[in-house]
Amino acid sequence: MTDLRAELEDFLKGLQSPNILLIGRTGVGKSTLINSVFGKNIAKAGAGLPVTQYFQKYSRPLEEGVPITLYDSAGFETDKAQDFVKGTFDFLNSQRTKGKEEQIHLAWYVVDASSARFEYFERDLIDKLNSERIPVIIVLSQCDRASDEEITAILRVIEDFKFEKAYDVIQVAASPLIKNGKPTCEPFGLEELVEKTAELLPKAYVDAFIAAQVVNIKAKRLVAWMYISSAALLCFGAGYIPLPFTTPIASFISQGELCFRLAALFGYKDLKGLPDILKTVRSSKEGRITFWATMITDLFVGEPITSTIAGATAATFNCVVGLALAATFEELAKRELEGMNQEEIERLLQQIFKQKFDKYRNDIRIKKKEDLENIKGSYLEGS
Ligand SMILES: Nc1nc2c(ncn2[C@@H]2O[C@H](COP(=O)(O)OP(=O)(O)OP(=O)(O)O)[C@@H](O)[C@H]2O)c(=O)[nH]1
Ligand SMILES: [Mg+2]
Repeated sequence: MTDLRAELEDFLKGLQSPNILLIGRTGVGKSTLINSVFGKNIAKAGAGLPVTQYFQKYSRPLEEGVPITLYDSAGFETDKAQDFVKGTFDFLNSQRTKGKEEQIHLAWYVVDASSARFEYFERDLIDKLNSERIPVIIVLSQCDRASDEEITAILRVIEDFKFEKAYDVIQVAASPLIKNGKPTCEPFGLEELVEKTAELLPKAYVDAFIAAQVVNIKAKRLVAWMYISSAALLCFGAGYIPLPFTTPIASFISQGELCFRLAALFGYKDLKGLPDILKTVRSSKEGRITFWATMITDLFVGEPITSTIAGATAATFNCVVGLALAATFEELAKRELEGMNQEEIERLLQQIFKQKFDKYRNDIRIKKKEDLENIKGSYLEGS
């Protein structure tokens, strides 16, 4: 138990967490955007830590899950624009002197779609961020309340500024207008914003970013698949070949690590039931002997057991466990968003895992590395 806790702590500490800067005028929707993308009201009113006159810091600490840091600019007004620009670059410089972990890794420049306001100094600010190697995404906010004409107009204004490079402009409605107690449309653009951000962030920070956001499940699946397939591929690697009836499963790959990576990716860190799941997988008869025996008979009827067969069986096992875990956490995350509380989630954990495990155990057979490609396709496209 303590080993597993330590494994999780190590994993989370090893994740490099991104620092994202948000800039935009007062009221464009920066705080709303933060809360929509990262959930759980990170940017609670008044909860940010002022770091300078212009920037507030919102961090999710390690105790609460995958760490992420957002710097939200106090909205600026045009009459103070030059002070704000100076304040921004002073801030960037001071972060830089604090070392790699404190630097800003990417910026969202938020513009209200219906405002028709975008000025020269904003262009210069964006180009300057870019020249300091900070990727910038222009977020056109509150698009649900802007007319098509307004959106076209602001896009044209932005285009006419002839930036040094063509920045990505993403149309977003983070929290659509409510009429008669109902939202006038579904939120949109957030998944795309996440995808673009993951594309532009330095690679080392992508895992933590994808884990921290809650709006793009496909992106989470893609990262989940990277973890699962690498655990499966390991089984084919020379020198890493388990002999099924002699080697305990837990010794050739850390299922603990796979489990915690996947849990953190879908937003879980402190589920008390996690070690139990792993114990089930590691020690039950189902999880071991029966599993191996069925797989081997299914996959390689009548062939003598060789290291290739052992590798393929182990790969199948890792894939089944990994996919069952990922599907379980995804399902729980969905239920949590729908309002389920932590206690109920704990209660459902074992039950859902068992269902998913049985399903994948019947479906998945890997004889060779190439089989992973088909599994990837159906996992990523599955509903
Ligand atoms: N219709 C609509 N309203 C939104 C959207 N996003 C934010 N708002 C509303 O716009 C107002 C301002 O949003 P905030 O998120 O507080 O804006 P901010 O940029 O953080 O503002 P400052 O912190 O003052 O700079 C709030 O009333 C939000 O409910 C959106 O996508 N659609
Ligand atoms: Mg705000």
